[in-house]
Amino acid sequence: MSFQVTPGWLPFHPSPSKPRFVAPAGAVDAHCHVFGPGDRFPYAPERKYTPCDASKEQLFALRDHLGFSRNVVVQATCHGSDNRALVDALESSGGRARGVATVAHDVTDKELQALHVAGVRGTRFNFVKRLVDFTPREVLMDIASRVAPLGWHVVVYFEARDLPELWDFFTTLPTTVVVDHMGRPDVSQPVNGPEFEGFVKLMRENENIWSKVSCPERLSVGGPPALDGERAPYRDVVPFAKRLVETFPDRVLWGTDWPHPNLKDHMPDDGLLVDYIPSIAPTPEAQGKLLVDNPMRLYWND
Ligand code: 0GY
Repeated sequence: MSFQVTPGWLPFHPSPSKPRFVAPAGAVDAHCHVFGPGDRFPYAPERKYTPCDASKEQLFALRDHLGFSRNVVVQATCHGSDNRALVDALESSGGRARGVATVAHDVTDKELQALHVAGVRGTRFNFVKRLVDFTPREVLMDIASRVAPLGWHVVVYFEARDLPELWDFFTTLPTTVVVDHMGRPDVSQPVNGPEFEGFVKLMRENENIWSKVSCPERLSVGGPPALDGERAPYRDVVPFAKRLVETFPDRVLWGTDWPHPNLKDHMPDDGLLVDYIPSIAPTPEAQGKLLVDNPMRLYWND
């Protein structure tokens, strides 16, 4: 089946630069996707966008180019709850990729078990309104209570303005909860302003809640510029990510978000994204936790 890519869709960077930052041995890119290829793994009928294909081979080549060792492949909404492309990537990775799936309410125990054997260790609940239709909270809670005994966590994706309404749901989930992209803060507001304080409070009061300090390219208002060739991009996002890395060093993860769905203005150079890491995690100790210890504890603990 061939698919028409959403008009205006930006393809991923064709030749990312080599990062200057050398990631510690065993580093994990803990948030990335595979898309299709659509003729083999069709996109979901209920999708809100059609991406360009982004294959497992391209993902693994990027991993090597960036000096990383492992990937956590996260199911994106364009594949709905059809996890075949994700599972195919995990099974082709030689044990170097684990996954976060999206499962429907009618998923069987046998299907959950098969996903687990393939390397899935979490399920994703998406609350971003431009990406998904509404699913009742009871349905999600039921799914969470079925995956928790497998040792899986729940990944949640939402916009900062929706946190107050989602708070009670998140704080009653029966397993570890990982928030995508710091809950998408408005980085034009102060890092100690009410919005981000709310997110820090969520993590402070709930020790089972983690955050990905990823996606500066999505959150930045100032944009990507490498100032005069300096490889320290997305300056306006740094204080937010740095604060979480400092405050919760054992509950943060980092990922490229390759192939960067739904970016409208610019497509990041993935090498430059890696060079963002030392600005948010300046010490070798913080880098080791962010890139190795934390993701290994969550995804390769068996
Ligand atoms: C991301 C971000 C986005 C999309 C998805 O599942 C998805 O479709 O995650 C987005 O558009 O913000 O996490 O890569």
